[in-house]
Amino acid sequence: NEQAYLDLCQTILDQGQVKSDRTGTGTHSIFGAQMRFNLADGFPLLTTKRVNFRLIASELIWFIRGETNIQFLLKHNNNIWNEWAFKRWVESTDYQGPDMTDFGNRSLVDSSFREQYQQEMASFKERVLTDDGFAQQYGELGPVYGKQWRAWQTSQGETIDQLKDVIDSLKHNPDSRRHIISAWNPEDVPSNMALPPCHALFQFYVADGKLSCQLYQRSADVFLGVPFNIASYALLTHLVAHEVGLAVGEFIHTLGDAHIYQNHTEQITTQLSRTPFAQPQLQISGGAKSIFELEVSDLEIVNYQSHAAIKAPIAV
Ligand code: THF
Repeated sequence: NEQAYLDLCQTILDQGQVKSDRTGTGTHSIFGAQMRFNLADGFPLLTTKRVNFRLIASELIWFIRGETNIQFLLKHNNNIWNEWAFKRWVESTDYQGPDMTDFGNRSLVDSSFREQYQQEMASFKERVLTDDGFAQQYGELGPVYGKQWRAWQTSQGETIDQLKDVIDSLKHNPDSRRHIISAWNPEDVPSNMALPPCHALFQFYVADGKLSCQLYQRSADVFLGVPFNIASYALLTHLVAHEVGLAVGEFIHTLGDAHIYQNHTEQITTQLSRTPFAQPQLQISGGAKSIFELEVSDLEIVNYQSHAAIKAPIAV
């Protein structure tokens, strides 16, 4: 299972084309790849580096609740979406502090800028947490995943709850080939969103009493993002299976532009030198709660043995 991920990393290092990108970081990249994870074998949280399951669980609950504001994440001590909200804030006319243009790259090469940036980010987070008016305006990422999953806006002025509809169709018409949720909304992509969705579309499939899920991910940050994305959709598959009364089947992860940033290659090489441990298990508590009422504290990973975490800078 984890070997599929390690093989993908090796293939990208060996065969990837050097390609520049939006963030100016530079990548090794291949186009088109697929990994399969049999969820009956265990939960696919990587073991060749420590991955923080709490961050994955709180991000997924955030999506499921239809939330698009980082205030929820910050309350759960989850910082993985901060940069995208911060970017909107420092590019706004309300922002009066020091120039933060290109903060992601500059904070890597200029240590005095880095201090300024960290200070600005800390006070931004504080404001989002403590000032609801500010949070409403600048903690908001726009119509990202949560919005598209739960309240896709139609031309008739109504909304479509894709997640609820798919859960209903899984219950009543399991053999359907239309169990699809799309986060890719062409009308919203160009301007409204902080970041167009990377995991663009997914489909569920039922056979032999088991629920499988396949995701199409248009752009995949293989070192930092993909370990999160695998665990996130594996978790979603478990939660939906739990909701509709099915066992779990496979998670199939299909990738478009699968890339390793140049400044992640050393970290990947370290990771590839490690031997995986056995996979952990997921435990869902919370009894009869529906998927829409589940809380982060209801989700737990047990028997998780892993190698140490490996730090790397995120491309913004
Ligand atoms: N942008 C980029 N460049 N890569 C991504 O993977 C990505 N995401 C989301 C949105 N934009 C993206 C955000 N997801 C981390 C992990 C996932 C993220 C963002 C950041 C990260 O930094 N993980 C660290 C630990 C973080 C921590 O402990 O706070 C790690 O080591 O795993 C793809 O969906």
